[in-house]
Amino acid sequence: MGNLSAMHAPLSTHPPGPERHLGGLALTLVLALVPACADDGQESRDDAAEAPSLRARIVWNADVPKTGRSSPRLTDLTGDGIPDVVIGGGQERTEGSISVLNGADGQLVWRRLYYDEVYATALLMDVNADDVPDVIIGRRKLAGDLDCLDGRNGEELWTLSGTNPDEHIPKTHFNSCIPAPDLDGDGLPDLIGLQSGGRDRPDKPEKAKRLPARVWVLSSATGELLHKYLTVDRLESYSVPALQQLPDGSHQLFLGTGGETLPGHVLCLDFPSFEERWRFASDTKGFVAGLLLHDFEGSGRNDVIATAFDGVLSRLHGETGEELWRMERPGFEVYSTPGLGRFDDSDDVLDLVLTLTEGTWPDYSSRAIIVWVDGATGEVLEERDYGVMASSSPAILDLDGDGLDEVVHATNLGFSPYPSKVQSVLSIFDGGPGKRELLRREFNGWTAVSPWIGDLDGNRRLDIVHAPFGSTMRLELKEPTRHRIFWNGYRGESLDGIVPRR
Ligand SMILES: [Ca+2]
Ligand SMILES: [Ca+2]
Ligand SMILES: [Ca+2]
Ligand SMILES: [Ca+2]
Repeated sequence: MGNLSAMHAPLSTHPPGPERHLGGLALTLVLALVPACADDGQESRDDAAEAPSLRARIVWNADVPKTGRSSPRLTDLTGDGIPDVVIGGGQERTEGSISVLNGADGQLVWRRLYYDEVYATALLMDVNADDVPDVIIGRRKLAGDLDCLDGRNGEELWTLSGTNPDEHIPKTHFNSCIPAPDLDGDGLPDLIGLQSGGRDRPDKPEKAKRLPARVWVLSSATGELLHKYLTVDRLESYSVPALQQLPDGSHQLFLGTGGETLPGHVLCLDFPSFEERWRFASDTKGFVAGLLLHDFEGSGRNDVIATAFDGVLSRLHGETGEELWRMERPGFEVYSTPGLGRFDDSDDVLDLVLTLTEGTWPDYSSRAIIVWVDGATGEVLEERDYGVMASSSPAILDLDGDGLDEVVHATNLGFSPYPSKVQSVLSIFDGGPGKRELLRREFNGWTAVSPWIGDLDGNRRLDIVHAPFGSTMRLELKEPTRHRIFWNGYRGESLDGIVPRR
């Protein structure tokens, strides 16, 4: 990131996860750039069977400062019926912004500037009854606050600190917010914001303890604090939580705690009382990527999909926390949330796809892999090498109507403190045996962004909104497809972490 002053910050104050920041990297990093082999027709004969068969054109490509961690979120803010792009960007302790780009042509609709990075992904919700979704987004460390901006023009509707002037709000990171049920009875869903990082004695780091994560439950209309919770295990949390409603109407919140160097738990809590139901402990490193819930067998019970940072993917029984299976890759680390889809046709239980990076932070120089895993058993269905450092989460669709799901994913061909110097790749992998790479586009700029997929203009040609470092772009497949979209971007459409049955 070129911000070497950040190098001395404690490791766990850098929020990990899909929006992971590169700020505190050691200079000893090995930069490994793999030679490009894009869809330029230059493949060797052996690679011919692998030649990408899909082509995409870039519809627009907008300069947006220092994007690459906040994932694009789309909704129509301009009223022309075409969803627009909301995306954060910036550099730690230096600058930050939230930008809205017109989905039709990439023109800037509005931008709000900050003095620290915006790495979270926006929550979009109309809070002032003008039928235009508004933008709720947390900010990094120095700015340490949660803002609600008018979707029409970016003007501030409320901030956590402004509405609650008597609350102590540490100057630490806010991750992406999720919606909550209407708790204050005004008819609008409310929201959950999670804040973590920092120490209790920033003036005396040698004596300081890490602060436990805080969960802020806020009225979406005003930002008024409804509930506040400190993690029961007193650990940090950088994982985006998941929330479910049980058949009796009550709710449960699932939190992942711990960090890249410290172990943690998956906590199942009654919501909003925060009474603990069960906990599941990691081995050596915490739960950094977001949690997902899914009813695998159609029994009415959602299980938890959790990825521990030390290369472990687990399916946990939703009522007890018992580990039903695990897929382990020692020597790998996991930044990304998995995707769920139909990746083999042996049963009706959805499977998983996950990227893992070989090495130990901050030394990622060998390879990343993408692994398809049987949702019923945890067995690996297929696996392939996928760049050098993978931090994005996938989007899932059936592009060709064969009942097996394609995966839209991004990875990086290197790793460096300078994200502009790294190349990244956007891919579509086939759902069928062999998991061929159907589309491959390389870009300048590191990315942890999860691509958004959808048909923006209804011409049956799939659009992909993606953001390598420093830009935000819309690509469109050149051929029409009969696609069905199941998971359209970072944490899907509803943001509650629940992957619906189909
Ligand atoms: Ca509004
Ligand atoms: Ca409400
Ligand atoms: Ca397919
Ligand atoms: Ca289109």
